[in-house]
Amino acid sequence: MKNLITLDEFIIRRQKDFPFATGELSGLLRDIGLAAKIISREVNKAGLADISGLAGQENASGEDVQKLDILADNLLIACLKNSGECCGIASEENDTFVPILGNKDAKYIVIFDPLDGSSNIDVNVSIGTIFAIYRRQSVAGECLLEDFLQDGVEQVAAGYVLYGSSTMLVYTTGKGVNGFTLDPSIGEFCLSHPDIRLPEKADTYSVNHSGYKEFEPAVQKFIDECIDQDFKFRYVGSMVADVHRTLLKGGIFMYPGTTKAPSGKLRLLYECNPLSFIIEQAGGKASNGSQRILELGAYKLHQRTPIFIGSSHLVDRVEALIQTRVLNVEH
Ligand code: AFP
Repeated sequence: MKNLITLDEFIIRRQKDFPFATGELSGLLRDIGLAAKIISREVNKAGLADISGLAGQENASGEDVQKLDILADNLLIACLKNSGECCGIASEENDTFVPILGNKDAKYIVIFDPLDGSSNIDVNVSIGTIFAIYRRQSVAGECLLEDFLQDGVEQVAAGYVLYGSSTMLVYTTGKGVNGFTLDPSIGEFCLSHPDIRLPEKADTYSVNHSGYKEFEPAVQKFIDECIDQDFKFRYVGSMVADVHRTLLKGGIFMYPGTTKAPSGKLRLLYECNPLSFIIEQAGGKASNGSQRILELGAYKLHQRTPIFIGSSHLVDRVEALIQTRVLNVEH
């Protein structure tokens, strides 16, 4: 049998690489791993149990909430309360941040999208959980909004769980990216994709084409170039799945702004920042068209941003087209 390394074992080994590590971050990652296993179980029986379908309420962004969204949100909060390392959370499903009063002096806060792509649940398409971990800014006591409104560069760890043909957890603590596949027979995430790097080859683009007419001309030109170069087009409509494919196969995923929605659709704190940290750690880039995603200032929890993420030279190209366009308009 090949040497199996479980997620918990891997986290412990990595912790030993940091001489002064206290184990708090490791504890948090293990909590998220546990929540991911339970969510995976629930997602897999979505068609069996009466848990799929609309919950009859809207989230902070005015979108329909699925029952599984709420279940995943509650599970993550419960698991993060457990180990005592997290003093507060913010998530797509909550209008404002939620202090964890029992852990009010803990060092970390966690921001997450419990089930991204949840409009795909009922049609059995891949969905995911995305998370970002930050050190709190406030000194102690109940956490504050400023603890959550940090730039993406301040993330100490980030990752996602993809509930697809298998369940995978991919994360970084700023020292490369590693992927673990859930072996349901033993209930463990096992290291399956060590030290992931974006491949050199990049001939896939991913965007919701129905927005084409409303994208700015520079983005339209970039898409036209992809088509002219016979790039493959792939679009799942679950950001985790689209970014995961981009991470493993190379290429670019885009959710640009449109004339109707100049900031696009995707959320900075719990979609764009964590996935940008992962992609950068694997050798790629993430931009809003003119600025690095990880350096965009956050001024509210549910802030949106356009995003171009993936292989560096493709992100550079779209940025160059946008920049040329801006200069032409200015002169
Ligand atoms: P849902 O969670 O409402 O399904 O939205 C998913 C998502 O936030 C992201 O995962 C996708 O990349 C994007 O929206 C898809 O949006 P479009 O349906 O506009 O292409």
